[in-house]
Amino acid sequence: MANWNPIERVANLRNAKPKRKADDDPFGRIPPGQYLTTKFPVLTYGETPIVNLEDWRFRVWGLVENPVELNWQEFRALPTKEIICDLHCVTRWSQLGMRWEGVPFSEIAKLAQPKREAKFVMQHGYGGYTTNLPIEEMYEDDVLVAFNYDGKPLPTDHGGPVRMLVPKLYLWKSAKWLNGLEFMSKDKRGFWENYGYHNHGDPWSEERFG
Ligand SMILES: Nc1nc2c(c(=O)[nH]1)N[C@H]1C(S)=C(S)[C@@H](COP(=O)(O)O)O[C@H]1N2
Ligand SMILES: [Mo]
Repeated sequence: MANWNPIERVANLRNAKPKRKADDDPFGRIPPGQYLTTKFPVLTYGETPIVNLEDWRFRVWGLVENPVELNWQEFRALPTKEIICDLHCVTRWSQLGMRWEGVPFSEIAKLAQPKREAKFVMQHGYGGYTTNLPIEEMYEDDVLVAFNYDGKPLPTDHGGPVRMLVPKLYLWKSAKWLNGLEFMSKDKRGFWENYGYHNHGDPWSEERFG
């Protein structure tokens, strides 16, 4: 359980000194201001929701032709994909070559059929976490509703049973314990975006704060 305050956290992050070492970027894969780690730190605001698979539901609503609510069996019947990606956190760690498996966002969209007016997607997680993105970024071919990490079921701390994974952006743009996607015509800021994080979050242009 987090005992810190989001406003203080954003203030501390703004003042944080980069820990980057000279040999941190042998392959040109570490964005500016990031350092290389081989650990996978856990970063959660609030309680970690524990959801068992029998109770787990995944909803798609808003500007879609076909709103859906899936249980675990229905979700796992959707086509899946494996990716290897690098992840970058706004707290400045980057980890390379992580292996994930999940249902591509495009498959969820195929099922729900976004209306023409749907221009933005809000990710919702159990516990109330939200984060927002333009719909076209969700259609990138590495964006997954991920259920496996490193060949094993995604650990609860990292968002299991499923989390969103948007590898090209800072990791706060990937909601853990994902339980819904809301399609919207207008943009709306999510949890950290409201506390001063950037609305977009591209690590290569250091879109850390708004
Ligand atoms: N539901 C939920 N998702 C979340 C968060 C959270 O607090 N709750 N934190 C975000 C932030 S700020 C980060 S950096 C990443 C951390 O993911 P990790 O714990 O797997 O490293 O999850 C993101 N997704
Ligand atoms: Mo974060």
